[in-house]
Amino acid sequence: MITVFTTDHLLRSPRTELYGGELVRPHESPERAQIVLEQIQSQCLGDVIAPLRFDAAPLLRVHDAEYIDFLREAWDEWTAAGNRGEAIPDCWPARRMSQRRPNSITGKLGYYAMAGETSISHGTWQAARSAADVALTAAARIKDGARAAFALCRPPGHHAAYDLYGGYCFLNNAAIAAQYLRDAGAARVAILDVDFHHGNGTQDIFYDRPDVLYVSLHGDPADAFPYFSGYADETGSGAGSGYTLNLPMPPGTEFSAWRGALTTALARIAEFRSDALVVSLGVDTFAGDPISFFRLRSADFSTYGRMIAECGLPTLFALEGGYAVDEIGINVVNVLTGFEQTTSSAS
Ligand code: Q9C
Ligand code: ZN
Repeated sequence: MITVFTTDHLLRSPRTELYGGELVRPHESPERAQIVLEQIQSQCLGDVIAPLRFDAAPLLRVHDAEYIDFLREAWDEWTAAGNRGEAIPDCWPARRMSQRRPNSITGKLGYYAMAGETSISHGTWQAARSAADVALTAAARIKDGARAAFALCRPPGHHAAYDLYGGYCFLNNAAIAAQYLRDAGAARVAILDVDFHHGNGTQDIFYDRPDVLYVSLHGDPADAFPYFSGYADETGSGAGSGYTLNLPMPPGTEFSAWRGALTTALARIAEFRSDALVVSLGVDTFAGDPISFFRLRSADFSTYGRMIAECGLPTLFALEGGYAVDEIGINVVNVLTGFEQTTSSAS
């Protein structure tokens, strides 16, 4: 399987994450991508290629133009206003408040942030833009007939909505890739989100559409970030009714239960009869993950990689979360090699 990767991800290197009432060293760190890359190379998964450069058009297919402008300018506006730390919001348009966009950069941060942990820093936009290029380049390979491709994206994407950032995400790499595949002629695209957290951003982007199915396995939002999205009764709206499937699970969930949910997810995807599959591949379901509460072991990632392969669909994997840095490479590559070792009867 081909991997798309660029060292541009190093431009996303904030010093701070708001966590437990402190500013800590970010969980979503540059080492994550480097360790995944090393494991791909040591296990000889396949070629590693640099992304092509895409223009803004594919970003604007799933994101708001003013939001993109905000992301591009936010760091310069923040420093020009005389702020000395990294850019963090401190006021949000909460219940019964105005939803108008302010002029103040601090106001704009609150307007566009769905969470407060994610600092904007120098280089954040450039890295996010390149991560979208990574996903688009992988999507172009799928369009050209590849069975699978791995987009080694950093920063991740699935919490980024039409006009919201947060949860370490700025541009929704998986959604951008899925829309690209639609625009390239796929009539239906399924997105399977196996990150520990609910992909509120991906759900938001496709919520009212029947052409992109969103299926997610995640920690119950009653107990887990993003807290305000991912309940089982969120099933889509309007023409998109029935095209979102959320499978929340409680603290302590083991692979025996998780794989049952994956079987349910894959049955819905098979019924949908899509032309391609995009997997939001977060490995923060791992038992040793420092911010999550599922109990998967490293060998389980191989098992579920095989299960995904049995769909027989052209499959794009996009990296999302996973914060047990020592095991992130093994866990990601186990999914990809499990997938590759399986020849589907349908393909
Ligand atoms: N106490 C991704 O995995 N903070 N984002 C959680 C838990 C935010 C995760 C705090 C976690 C964001 C892509
Ligand atoms: Zn996650």
